[in-house]
Amino acid sequence: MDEVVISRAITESYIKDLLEAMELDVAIVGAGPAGLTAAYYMAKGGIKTAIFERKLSIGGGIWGGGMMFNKIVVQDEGKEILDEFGITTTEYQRGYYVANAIELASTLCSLAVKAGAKIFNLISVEDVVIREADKVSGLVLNWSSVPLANLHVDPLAMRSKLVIDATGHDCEICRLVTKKTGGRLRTATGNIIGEKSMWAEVAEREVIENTREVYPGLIVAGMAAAAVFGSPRMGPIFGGMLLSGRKAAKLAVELLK
Ligand code: 48F
Repeated sequence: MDEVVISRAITESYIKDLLEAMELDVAIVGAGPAGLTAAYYMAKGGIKTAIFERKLSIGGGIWGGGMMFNKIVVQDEGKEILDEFGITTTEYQRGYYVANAIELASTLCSLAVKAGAKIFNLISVEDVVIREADKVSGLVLNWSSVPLANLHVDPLAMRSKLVIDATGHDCEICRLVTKKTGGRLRTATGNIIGEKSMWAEVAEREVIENTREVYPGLIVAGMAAAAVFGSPRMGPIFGGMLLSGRKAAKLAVELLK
């Protein structure tokens, strides 16, 4: 085996994928449950999509389950999606199903990749491109190691017809857009309203309602949708995240038409 052939194989293959991802139908930021689910449904439907994930590992908040007990809970609607994905659930009591967080994270990742979505880990989105009559039309990317090492390195950009903010509690992309546009999100105030305290039932319902196009070209999904529109948090019940990801994918398909 030749080390240089191995190195060339990795470099060429990666650069090919990255060049392909410079022009996308939908760019997703964040590979948590919402982003991965959105990626799976879109890729399955033939949409050219990729996820940019800051961390080394994908899965966001799935792995830790609730307080590091690596189990998650879903309700009836969430169970339907887990059944579709072939993920084992156990009924705890009527309407509450338990699943293994590790199985959820690994299966979601595998499904998204096998459906054709590309996942780029270790890349952080540090800004958006706003063009074409005030529409989000791309992302500004940098290696996650750059801010970690406090290096001054300019980023690169990619173009995308739509962007999905699936960055979780911090709703980083919406935060950037509200800052850069002077508070013109489609929320009651034009700004990020902020996540409320835990209330699982309301949170699970509202996170789906709040999965919307929050600025032209920008859809918000998952916990980011709760934070942007001021819904409560829900804790380790994950049905809302999966349903929100699926709704974001559906919305993207409609907007792309
Ligand atoms: O936090 P995360 O899992 O978001 P989610 O899909 O799911 C939320 C649940 O995990 C849980 C919950 C629901 O029961 O309360 O918290 O809404 O995944 C978000 C991912 O986005 C990445 C981050 O590393 C994480 O893996 N991320 C955040 N900001 C950026 C980013 C960024 N600027 N660039 C790239 N990735």
